Amino acid sequence: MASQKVYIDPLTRIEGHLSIEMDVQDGKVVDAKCRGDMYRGYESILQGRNPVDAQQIVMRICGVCPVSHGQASSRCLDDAFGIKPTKNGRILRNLILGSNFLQSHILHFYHLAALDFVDITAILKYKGSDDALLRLKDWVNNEIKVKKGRVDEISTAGPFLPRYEGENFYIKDLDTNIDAIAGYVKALEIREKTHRMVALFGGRAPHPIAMVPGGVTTEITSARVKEFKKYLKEVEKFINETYINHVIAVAKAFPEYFKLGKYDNFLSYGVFDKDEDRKSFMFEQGVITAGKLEKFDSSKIREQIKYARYKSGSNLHPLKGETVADPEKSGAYSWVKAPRYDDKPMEVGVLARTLVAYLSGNKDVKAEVDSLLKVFNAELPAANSVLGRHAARALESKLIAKAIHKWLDDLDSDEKTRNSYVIPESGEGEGLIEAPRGALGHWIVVKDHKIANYQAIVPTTWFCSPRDDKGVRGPVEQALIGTPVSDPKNPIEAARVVRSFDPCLACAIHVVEGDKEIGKFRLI
Ligand code: NFE
Repeated sequence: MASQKVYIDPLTRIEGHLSIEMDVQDGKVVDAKCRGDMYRGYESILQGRNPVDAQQIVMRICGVCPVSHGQASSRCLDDAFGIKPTKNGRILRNLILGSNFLQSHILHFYHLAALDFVDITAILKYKGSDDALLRLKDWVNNEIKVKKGRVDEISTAGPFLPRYEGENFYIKDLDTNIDAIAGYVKALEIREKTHRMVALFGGRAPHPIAMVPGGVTTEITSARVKEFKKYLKEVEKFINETYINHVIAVAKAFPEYFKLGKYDNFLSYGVFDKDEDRKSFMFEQGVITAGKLEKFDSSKIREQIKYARYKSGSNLHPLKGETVADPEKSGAYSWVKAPRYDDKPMEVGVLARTLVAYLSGNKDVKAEVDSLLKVFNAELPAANSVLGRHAARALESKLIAKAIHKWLDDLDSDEKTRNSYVIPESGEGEGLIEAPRGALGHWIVVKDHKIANYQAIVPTTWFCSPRDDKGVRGPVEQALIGTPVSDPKNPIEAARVVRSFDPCLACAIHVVEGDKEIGKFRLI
């Protein structure tokens, strides 16, 4: 049978603008293209500016992970200025970043991905008295007219409907659905607390101003620590008693997703520094290819652009990188470049962090992963999957919340929170960190005290990359191969695979051409 083109355009409930083109044959994906439909351009904005401005400007790349961009940039400037953070500065960076990880993981599961599995229309059968759930019931009721048990008419545009409709697409059990929907509502409140945690030490959220080269400007006061602990307690309870259980409920309802969305290569830069030299991390640094863990070497990073809408050099290390837009480039199909490590595409993100930590012998990660695998009577290869990514986010949240207690205890209010710096006449810097979505790198070249070059390779660039110079697919493109598509008009299976990576195209790209009609979309 000839293959059929199936498009998801745009893929909603992600950050930013992504479309997927698939060839489906005999009910399965046989080829896929991942298109980033916008241009970012921050690299050009930064040229010629004061290097210290970079750290504040790059946070505007994204509203979900500004902390990661701010910290990658701070590290990049630390490196270029030849300084390190103080101990308090390092711990405060961990506290701010850790709080943002919790925010981001809870956002991704409940508010972006869960509605691929949970039946939001089940709320119409809610008989309880919780005010928030009753309001949600009214809301969903306004969005649809339900006739004969199926959605016949959509009365307003979203956010919950329309959605992909099909037999067995959603959890059937009413109590499980209602409980997960209650989790969705509670998660909104919990995310507010995590934003407050970011703001307490970062100065504000979502774009915390207190992160600077050399550390963090915030004063450590007992009132701040006390308030932070109050929020942490609520957030941690939610993670341990609600979030993890909902991931398990989804996995029990859709166990076939332990077999879908697999990938081969994994990269983690390591995160949550244990020392000021950036030599040891709570989640280790490393690369996995063919199941084997290797040491990471940042000189092996390149960006390739054969199929990306950029001109000039390909296969450049980011310190020599160029970002010159070429919107009409022949053969190009994405605004996302193709980063490669040692010439290989890499999955980055929570699964990469978890597997690198597991294979590095991280006892805490191993204990959590093994105990969850036991619930499903599964072995480690099952973790490399759609459900593995969701579960890894929940387990990582649990471990971060636990670690935050220790970081708070390690703060010393009598010591400095930052070191001072002098902007050098010239220099180079590299700032590597893990954002919630994975390996994030910023690179700077300083000349005449100004930014001569600035390049960022963000997590979504790694996993939503198009084909590289040799035509090798990016991780999401490859992970889609073999995914069943039971109804080409409602390709929910493919959407679940892509969403499990937690793409953020807002990070990867930013400006869309506005002079032509892109298409007519049915928003799902
Ligand atoms: Ni816009 Fe981000 C994260 C970064 S993803 S969310 O996490 O860096 O490309």
